[in-house]
Amino acid sequence: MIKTNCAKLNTWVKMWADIMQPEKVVLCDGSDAEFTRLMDECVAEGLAKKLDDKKRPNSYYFQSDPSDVARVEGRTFICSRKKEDAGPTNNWMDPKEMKKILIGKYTGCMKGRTMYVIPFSMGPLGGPISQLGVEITDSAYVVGSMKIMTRMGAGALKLIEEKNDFIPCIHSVGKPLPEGLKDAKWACAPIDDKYIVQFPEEHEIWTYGSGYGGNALLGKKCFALRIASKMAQEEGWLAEHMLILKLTKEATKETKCVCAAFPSACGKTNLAMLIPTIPGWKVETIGDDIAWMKFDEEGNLRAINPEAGFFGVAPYTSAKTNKNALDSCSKNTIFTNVGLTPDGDIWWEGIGYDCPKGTIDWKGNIVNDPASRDADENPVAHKNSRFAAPAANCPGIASDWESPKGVKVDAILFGGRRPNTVPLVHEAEDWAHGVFMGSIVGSEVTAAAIGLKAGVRRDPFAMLPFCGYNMGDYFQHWIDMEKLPQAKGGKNLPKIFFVNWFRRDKSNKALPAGFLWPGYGDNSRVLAYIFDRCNGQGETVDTPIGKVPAKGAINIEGLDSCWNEKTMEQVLSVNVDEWKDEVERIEEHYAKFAGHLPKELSDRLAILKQRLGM
Ligand code: GTP
Ligand code: SPV
Ligand code: MN
Repeated sequence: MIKTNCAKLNTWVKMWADIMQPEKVVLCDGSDAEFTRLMDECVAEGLAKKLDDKKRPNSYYFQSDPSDVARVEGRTFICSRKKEDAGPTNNWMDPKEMKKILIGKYTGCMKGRTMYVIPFSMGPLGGPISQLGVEITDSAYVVGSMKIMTRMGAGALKLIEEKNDFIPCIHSVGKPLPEGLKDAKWACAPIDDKYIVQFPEEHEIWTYGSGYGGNALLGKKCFALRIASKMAQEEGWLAEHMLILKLTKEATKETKCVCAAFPSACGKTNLAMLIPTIPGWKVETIGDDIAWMKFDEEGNLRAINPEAGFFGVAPYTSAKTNKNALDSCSKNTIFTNVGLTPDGDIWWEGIGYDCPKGTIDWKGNIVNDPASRDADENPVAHKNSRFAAPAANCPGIASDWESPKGVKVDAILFGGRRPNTVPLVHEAEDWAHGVFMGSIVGSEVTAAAIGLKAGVRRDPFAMLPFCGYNMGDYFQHWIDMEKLPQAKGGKNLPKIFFVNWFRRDKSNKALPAGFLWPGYGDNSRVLAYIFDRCNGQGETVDTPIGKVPAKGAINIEGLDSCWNEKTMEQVLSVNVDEWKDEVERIEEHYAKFAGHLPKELSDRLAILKQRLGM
């Protein structure tokens, strides 16, 4: 058994070891040597491959079970005492009932395996916005990934010992290993036997049966979003599915920090690491997925990135679309479900060069004729294949990305994949209008979760799968931020914008994939406009939905000729008929929240309807 100077930790580990009955218990120290040792053990057992050490030093390759490739929203539960407190958008079960089921599952679940105890900090060690947790897991892959994604090991343990407290996070792949049997390449439980469970009132996480991403790296979505959003509601701060970037106007050296919430696989990592295509601007990365925001003593809203690494979507990451992401994966990286080339490197669709013959696809099959492969139907890399890379590897990481007090937030962006209706950028008229924008975010669904119906779904604040309590109460919490004394009636709050890089005109064959906007590095053009707006500059036009840029306010100099004045007009247009339809969708969406919908939001919807002549 482990022996630390934290009595709560010792007792807790002993209790779970008695239930789960592992062969041994190991306390992780978070060292580089531990990482390499555990990953090399996986290689020796046939669970992983080490990549060519010259091409990708200290990097490893895993293939998951085909049933375990993404988050499982249908198996994710918020177990508050009252069903109403989980709200209409979360799966709920009574906490006592859920615990009974899970104790049954957990009993003996680690037989033949090692129980790893992982102390970790979300956010810089000891920072005023940071939080401490301990994950227990039977997966070495999870230990390696947590080493990359969090501040894990001895430093976090010391703080946990001082505090005698931590957020308990319990994980098992749900597959005991009978004596004498060889382990499966990727151990997990069948889909209906996976459980991703949050107890928001107790601030506890219990998960079972999946080894993948947000289901298993519990510091990420389970803690930093579902549990932290509840803590934030209790304590008056924000835990959000947002990237954080720092934008510098080189001529004046003036900087602004922007947080942006887009649903899963809708471009956060790309925007966070953007390399501007317009001269005179610089973007630096603070975080690519999660932001924790709190007012400081001077009344500034400050954000930290609670993570220490990027768990990024691999396909279509290339030197052209996101060089900083690609460079982040150059060493000390774990790749999952991408292709493995014959020379011991990785490959995925859209990496920027052809698939080498003899590459092994994510399912383990050899690709003999790469040219004949259908990238959409039968990709070499799974569409939700990912890299876990240390943030410190990123050439564009901001020098203050680990500042414990965080960076001052100047603007907040909401967005999603909308093939129509939503213009490239529009601006909120005030805070409540901005909260309205967040509450109506919708997006075409992506491969980041298993089993979702195709089409546009509402994903308010990009938090649909991540809000740890009633989403209506979460809207109210956002509204109430303006009422905090530090907000000074909204004067100290960031400006809010809505963006859409994904508007299309399929009839225009000149446009790549029909996109009315080039996206990626060219999103710097929109960021520059937002920067100006934060300084009260940049010309706007009022529309029923908010302020859009006036003609010429966004710099399009140097764009390919398929993107021009005419497509700009299209991508910025506000079509009243489309918005009338949108309003109907919003009404259906809002109806779900019944008495939990803030009055400020129904008022805002009424204003929109009136402006549209409805
Ligand atoms: P999660 O890690 O799941 O939260 O995703 P994310 O929001 O960080 O998304 P990411 O940046 O990984 O992008 C997902 C996909 O969207 C990738 O395939 C990108 O190539 C694509 N994408 C990102 N930005 C743009 C853009 O500006 N335009 C277009 N057309 N595609 C984009
Ligand atoms: C997302 O789905 O938003 C992710 C990937 O960032 S996961 O960590 O699996 O949640
Ligand atoms: Mn995400």
